Amino acid sequence: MLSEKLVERLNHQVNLEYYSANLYLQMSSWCELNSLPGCAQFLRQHADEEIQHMHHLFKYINETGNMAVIGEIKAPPTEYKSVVDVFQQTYEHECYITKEINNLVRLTLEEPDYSTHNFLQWYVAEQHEEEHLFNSIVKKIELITEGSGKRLFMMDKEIKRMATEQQKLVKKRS
Ligand code: OFO
Repeated sequence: MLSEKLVERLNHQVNLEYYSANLYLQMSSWCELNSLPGCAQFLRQHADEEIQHMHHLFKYINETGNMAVIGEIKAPPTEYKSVVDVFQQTYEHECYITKEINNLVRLTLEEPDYSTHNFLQWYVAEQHEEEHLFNSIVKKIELITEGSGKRLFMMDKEIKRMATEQQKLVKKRS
């Protein structure tokens, strides 16, 4: 049985996963409008993944006999300085999500609630992957975007290739 505090914190995480999905979807719109369809595809796919993260939590809360609650979700920003800014913000956002997951895990140990602790290990591993993924994109963009629009075009192609690979991976897993 989950404590009230843990239910509240898990529902907070539901909200954060939803926000992540909206943030990436909003960023994909900025990319489309700035002629970067590859980046837009990558971010749209990632928004779908965040929705899956949210559902996974939602189901877990319900399975424990508690109410999963969709609270108010704040609107993501619509303005970005550049594509580097977009991906820098995705990386910073994932670092923030990692901190939130760590706080949740810490709470399960304090309570203790080993079942929820076990459930959250999937998110711990996922955050490692996501931080690595977004950080590597930021580094790649920084490497190849200095200067011309041609380089920006090549960068977008590279992100599109990564998006296609990610899609194949997700299909393989499901
Ligand atoms: Fe991008 O991470 Fe969810 O959990």
